[in-house]
Amino acid sequence: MSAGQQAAAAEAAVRVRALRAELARHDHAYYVLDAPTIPDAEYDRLFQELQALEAAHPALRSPDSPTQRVGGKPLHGFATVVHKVPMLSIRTETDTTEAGAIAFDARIRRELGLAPEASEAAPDVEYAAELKFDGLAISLRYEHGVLVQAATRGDGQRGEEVTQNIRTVRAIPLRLAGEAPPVLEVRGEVYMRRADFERLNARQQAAGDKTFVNPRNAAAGSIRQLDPAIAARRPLSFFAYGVGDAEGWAMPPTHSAVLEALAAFGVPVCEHRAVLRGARALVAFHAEIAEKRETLPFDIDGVVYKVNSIALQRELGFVSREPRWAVAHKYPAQEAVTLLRDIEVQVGRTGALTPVARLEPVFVGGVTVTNATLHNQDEIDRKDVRIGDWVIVRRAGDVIPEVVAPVLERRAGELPRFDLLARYPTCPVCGSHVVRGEDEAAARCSGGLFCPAQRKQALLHFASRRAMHIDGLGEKLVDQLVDAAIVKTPVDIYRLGLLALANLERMGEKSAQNLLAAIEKSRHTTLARFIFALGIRNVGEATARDLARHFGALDALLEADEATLQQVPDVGPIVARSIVDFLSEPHNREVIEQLRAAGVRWEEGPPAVAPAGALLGRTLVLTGTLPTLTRDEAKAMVEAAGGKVSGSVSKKTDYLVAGEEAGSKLEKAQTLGVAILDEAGLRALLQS
Ligand code: 5U1
Repeated sequence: MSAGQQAAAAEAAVRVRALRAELARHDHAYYVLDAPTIPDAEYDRLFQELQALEAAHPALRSPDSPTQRVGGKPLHGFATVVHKVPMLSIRTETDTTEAGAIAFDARIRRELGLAPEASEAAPDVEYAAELKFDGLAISLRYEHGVLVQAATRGDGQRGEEVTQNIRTVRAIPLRLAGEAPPVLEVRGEVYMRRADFERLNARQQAAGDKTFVNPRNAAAGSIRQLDPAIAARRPLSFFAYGVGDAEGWAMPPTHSAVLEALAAFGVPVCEHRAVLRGARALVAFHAEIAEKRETLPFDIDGVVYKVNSIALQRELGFVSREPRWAVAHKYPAQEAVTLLRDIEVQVGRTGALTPVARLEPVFVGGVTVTNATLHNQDEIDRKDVRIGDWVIVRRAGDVIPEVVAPVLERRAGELPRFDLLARYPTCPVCGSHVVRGEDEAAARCSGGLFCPAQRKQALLHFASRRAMHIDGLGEKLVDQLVDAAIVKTPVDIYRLGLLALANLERMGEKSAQNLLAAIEKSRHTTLARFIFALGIRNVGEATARDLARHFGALDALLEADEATLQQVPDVGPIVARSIVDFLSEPHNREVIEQLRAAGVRWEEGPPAVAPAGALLGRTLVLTGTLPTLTRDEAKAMVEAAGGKVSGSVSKKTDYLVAGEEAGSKLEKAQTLGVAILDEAGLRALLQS
């Protein structure tokens, strides 16, 4: 090497060290402190500079470089690591009440030879309290500050070597900060934040890959992944909670000080920890974390209490593989496995059918659960849940219990897939037919005016100001009328008498009279209001007005099929389908007839457009400048012939009428194979 090359290499070495230290600082700020220090683009620039220097000077490559986080080839299997200091497990206090903490303190006092009650002579024992993370236990071995090996717990004596995958966890430093001892093994938990888990599952689903049941499985599965490139794409995090082997390190005198020291080395340590004295303080910590549990960004299954003094820990020692000086005080499990006996449906206020799992009773989240939601058919398909499966049920906090996934290994033979529409062609509450729109997740009962499940909602809507405008018929009154079975469908409103009303709670004679007057007044309405009042899905006020104007009379609307309905401006296939679904339900028609018979009336007129002509049921798109017709004239001619003019070309377009300077619509029509006409072609079509 020439003197010049030597100088360049020395300069590169200095720069490489500086870049690694800087990138490690930014990683720590971003992944551990949650406080990014530089923009992503700047980070990328530094990273690329380091990559370029390492490529130019291979002698400078090193396993603790941030560039090595995603290196490495897929493995065929994991090597075995013998733990120099066994990786112990922790004793579990399953009594999830405060008695668990009290029992632990009492045991420690007894084993330390202290009187049961604290006194000046035998004061309260000092404990370090932490969270019990729901992840995968890992041991990280640092030699002279550099991460050289990472291993799973395995049986406590031997684990699997997962160094390649652990390197991809950005929160784990590849080199310890400050003066590191010759050997230091950091023990802790790799876990996945809930938000990262949700994003990962959404990504897996979009890519057609398998989704994970919970963050713990996702974390464990990612670390046990043989291809480090895949592990690198998994958003993992890490918290340290102790040390294993250590050489040349002056062990701090307390567990809390050990954690402080690890944090100073740049190792992530969870901030939710405390040093406490006595059983009462442990109970309070358990309760305080229980309150916070749902708001933490990651799952925990309990808290951990440890005797804080390392000297006392040594005195207390171990029983088999568990130290006597520590305990995990659990919270009620949020997940449990049970048998899915059946799937039934619940009909909501808007008519949506929600599939509900009927379960073999199971204790989960602190209560006995017998039902859990399955959301909708798509969710059932995605999770592949079938009646007869053993399923994982989750109940977190006050959230409604849900079926997370089937335990496929326990599926007994072939079970049929669940098909909601096949099982419930009619509403289990009212017998009306069940429909599911093309773009809708939920199947619905179509008996909106009749179905008891939808009664209150339907009546409130019917009476609302923009519909029939019955002043005084609000939520409380509807509740009373429905609960007392006085009103079942809107027609019962017009049969109300003074006596029935005056007997209701908080209803004086005057208010009853006012209400009856408002009901009377509402009998004379407009067709648009009446159509809107029916509460047809996807038919808002504006559509109801369009329908009234277009058909002029209710009977014309009642007779219209989907194609005819689509002649109405702004009525597309989804709205047309909703109207047909609603009107083909005999229960709804009956209520409409009863309303007319009860004297609900409106002025009727002729239809706005005669629904006949050469273009009936056809959709046309106009584009470019036609030789003689303006856009409005062409539109009026199309509509007069029963056709509909749409603004955009789709597979459903029948004709594109193109004039001069037709642009992208013409191209799209050509691509889709839509028939293309000029003005003369349009005129010929109208004559046909
Ligand atoms: N926070 C924490 N979790 N955890 C798990 N500390 C802790 N300590 C453990 C385990 C298995 O074991 C030691 C007590 C050996």
